[in-house]
Amino acid sequence: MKNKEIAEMLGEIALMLSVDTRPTARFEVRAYQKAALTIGTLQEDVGEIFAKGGERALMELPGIGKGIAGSVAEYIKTGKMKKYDGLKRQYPIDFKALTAIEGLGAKRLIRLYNELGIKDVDDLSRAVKAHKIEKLEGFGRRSEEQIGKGIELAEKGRGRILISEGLPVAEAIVKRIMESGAAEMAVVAGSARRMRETVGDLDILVLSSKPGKAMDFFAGLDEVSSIVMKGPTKTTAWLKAGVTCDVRVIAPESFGAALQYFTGSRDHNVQVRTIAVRKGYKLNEYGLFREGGRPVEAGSEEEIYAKLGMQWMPPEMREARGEVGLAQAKRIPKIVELEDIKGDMHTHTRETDGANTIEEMAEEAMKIGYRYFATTNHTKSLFIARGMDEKKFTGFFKNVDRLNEQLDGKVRIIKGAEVDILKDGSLDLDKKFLEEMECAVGAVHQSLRMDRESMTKRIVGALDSGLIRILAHPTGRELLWREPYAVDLDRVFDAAERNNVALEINSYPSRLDLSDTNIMAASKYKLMFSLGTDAHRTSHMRFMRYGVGTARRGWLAPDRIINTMDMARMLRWLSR
Ligand code: DGT
Ligand code: CA
Ligand code: CA
Repeated sequence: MKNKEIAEMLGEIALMLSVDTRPTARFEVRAYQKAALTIGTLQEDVGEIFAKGGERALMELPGIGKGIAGSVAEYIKTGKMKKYDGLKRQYPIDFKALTAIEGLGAKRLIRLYNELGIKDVDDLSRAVKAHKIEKLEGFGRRSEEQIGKGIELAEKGRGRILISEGLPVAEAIVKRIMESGAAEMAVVAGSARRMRETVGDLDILVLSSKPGKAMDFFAGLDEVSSIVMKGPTKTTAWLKAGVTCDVRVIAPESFGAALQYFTGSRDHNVQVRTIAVRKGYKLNEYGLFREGGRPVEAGSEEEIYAKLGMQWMPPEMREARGEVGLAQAKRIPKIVELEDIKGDMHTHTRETDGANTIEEMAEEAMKIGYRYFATTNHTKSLFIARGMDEKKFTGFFKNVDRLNEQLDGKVRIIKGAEVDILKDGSLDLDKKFLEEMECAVGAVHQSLRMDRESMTKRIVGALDSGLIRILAHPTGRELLWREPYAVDLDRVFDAAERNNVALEINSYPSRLDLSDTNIMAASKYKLMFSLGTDAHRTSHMRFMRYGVGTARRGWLAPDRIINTMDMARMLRWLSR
């Protein structure tokens, strides 16, 4: 399947065309962006569509005209795309790696190439160290510092990918292995099972009476790009997803011990092993043993923990943050599950920067089985997202009212907005308008580099206005890309408690904000949390599992989350 590859090439063409000054270039850029989106999110294989219906079938896809269909067809047939190759000769820049650094868009990258010959991250890093960038017009000292920090952040996360990029691939591999007949059982272990926000590699355990066959089957999968190491019971392979994957075949009597061991975390395992030793056992990936080596019957994780006098606990809790003591005291708390979530509190539509209509979002919500969801489009100050003013919201809400009537309670759309918290802490919509709105979600999007005191005052000011019900992505971090802004979270939590404002656990995979540790810190306060996906298209509503995973890593109980309430209680909570 070449969809991803082709989508990336089309996206790159759009980037390179964006510096073109011809008046028609603007339209071309849009066309390529649209085509990249279409092909990148396509379920079917674009190669197959072409094989079946030729260029004509390609042109039936949304946003794909004759020219682009021709280029795509050319690439499928010949493995080359003239338009791409031509532009790439002009700009031999590693856009993928470089645009991953904050503050660097196509225009700036092309200037850096034209003026300093910067083609990749190494070149860029050298230029920062030699202070060549601060001298460029329009860049300056702060820009150069910011780029330096961006490089550092990218290095730190090097090799790690978002959980949303890793877990679905691991699950797909597990499913294929199970269906192959080469294994009786396959499961995901490691950080992906613990729902860490990023994963360094994927770990899969397999139960099979035909290990060789299982290894061959894995090695031949479509998700695999190359083999690092292949043995009789362990194979390590690079995946197209950009990480390696360890697949281990485990003997049946060791399965519970292996699952416990390879789920980790390392620190959790160290603590558990210490307890085992104290009780006169030895615990490793092969099993639980008495002193002298006699194996103890313990085929599952539950049995292993039980033999050690501990309660089983969800993998998300296994980070050596006190869960081992709780398990010994049999006081592992009940934590939220995906099934507890009755609605999504943060979504966008086509009226601003979303891709779908409110009708399509409602349909998706019903498919998921939600009772309600909040529509929370951006407000006017956020130009890049085409934020709306009061008048536009009024018109949009009229439409929502009509739709709610039609839906007749099958799913209830809650009328809200993601209101920008401006620099001085004031809000981006009229007070009266906000007072009448069902669900005002406050959010900081611009002027992120304020000093700590000013940022804290800004957010606390917004909370103290009494006009917002939820604070979106409270720290502003973006994984592998941008650090949280400087802010005194204790004062923010305190103000949220005082004003009965829920803190969001933004479930968009590159945010996951609040993070697990911040959730733990915030839950010491008497305040509520809210889970929202920040969906900009229908498929994003499925990101809820990552927010729930993060909440579980923060040990959060369902009754601390507003959107586990049924609709009547929820609406009452919103109206306070
Ligand atoms: P990652 O891959 O960096 O996202 O994180 P993990 O937790 O998946 O780490 P990984 O893949 O190196 O190993 C998977 C699990 O196997 C890990 O969570 C615990 C266990 N493990 C691996 N190596 C060791 C070790 O040397 N000592 C202990 N105690 N456990 C280990
Ligand atoms: Ca791993
Ligand atoms: Ca591993």
